[in-house]
Amino acid sequence: MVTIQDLAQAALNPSPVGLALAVLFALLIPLFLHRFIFQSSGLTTLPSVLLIGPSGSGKTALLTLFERGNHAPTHTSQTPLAVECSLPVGTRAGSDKYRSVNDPTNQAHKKFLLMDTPGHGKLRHHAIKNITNPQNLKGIIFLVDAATLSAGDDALRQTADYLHDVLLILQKRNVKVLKELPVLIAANKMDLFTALPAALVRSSLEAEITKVRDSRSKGLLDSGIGMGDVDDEKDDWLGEMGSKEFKFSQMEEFDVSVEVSGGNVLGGGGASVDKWWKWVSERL
Ligand SMILES: Nc1nc2c(ncn2[C@@H]2O[C@H](COP(=O)(O)OP(=O)(O)OP(=O)(O)O)[C@@H](O)[C@H]2O)c(=O)[nH]1
Ligand SMILES: [Mg+2]
Repeated sequence: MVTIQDLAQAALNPSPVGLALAVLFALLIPLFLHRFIFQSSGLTTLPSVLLIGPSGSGKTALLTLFERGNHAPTHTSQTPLAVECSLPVGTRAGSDKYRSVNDPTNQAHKKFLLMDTPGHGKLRHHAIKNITNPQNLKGIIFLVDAATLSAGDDALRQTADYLHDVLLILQKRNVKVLKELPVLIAANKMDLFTALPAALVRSSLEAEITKVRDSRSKGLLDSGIGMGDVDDEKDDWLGEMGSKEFKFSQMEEFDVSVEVSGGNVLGGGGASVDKWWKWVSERL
């Protein structure tokens, strides 16, 4: 009969087999943990930033600038494009802000995936797919052409239309998959003298989205879809229910923070995109 004492003795006696097994376990357990816990958590996919906005706003130009540090001619995009970028020297990722300045990991520039999408009305499903089915998405840059946003301009209406739809998708998103989500409205082409300053870009877009929102809910009522079904109407109303004017701050209730800042990818004085870099680095 094998007693507990025998077992304990066998286990504690120095034996080559026991030793080999112990060494094997000691080596395999970290590998096992890494493979199954770390990789399945999705931490290995690079953090990504999505570029969206109407056609001609400069998304592909910005992507080239972020990737290579200089400008190259662009054509209207027909397919989405993802490139790996690194934060430039002197910027620190938001997740590294508590590291010591002497930490060697600071030297390695944080990498991220920048995704360009076509802005043409018929190709926007690419952008929408990336929002509704995100892979480690850290933020969305909505690029607008600040030189075409004067009141009454057709481009203002189209830009507001697109932005309204994107924000509505974010408002209705599955919060479990995509928690809080920052949106940067990057007012591009500030080098042009017709460009509106960032504060005016903000207020013009807010005013135009108010109109879009009104006409959409009116359209719903007219078509009878929303009739008597308050829930439906509520679902498709962007921002604060019952508010007269739309403000970007209303999106905070849905964990979507909206910031507007100006810059330019091209221009006589060179590119000016420091604020956008800073925004990206704080989100990584
Ligand atoms: N003046 C000026 N022109 C710019 C700036 N950024 C981009 N452009 C020009 O705007 C045009 C459109 O830029 P793209 O990057 O191709 O635009 P896009 O947003 O990718 O457009 P789609 O691919 O059609 O969605 C190009 O001719 C660029 O040279 C800028 O900061 N200033
Ligand atoms: Mg493009």
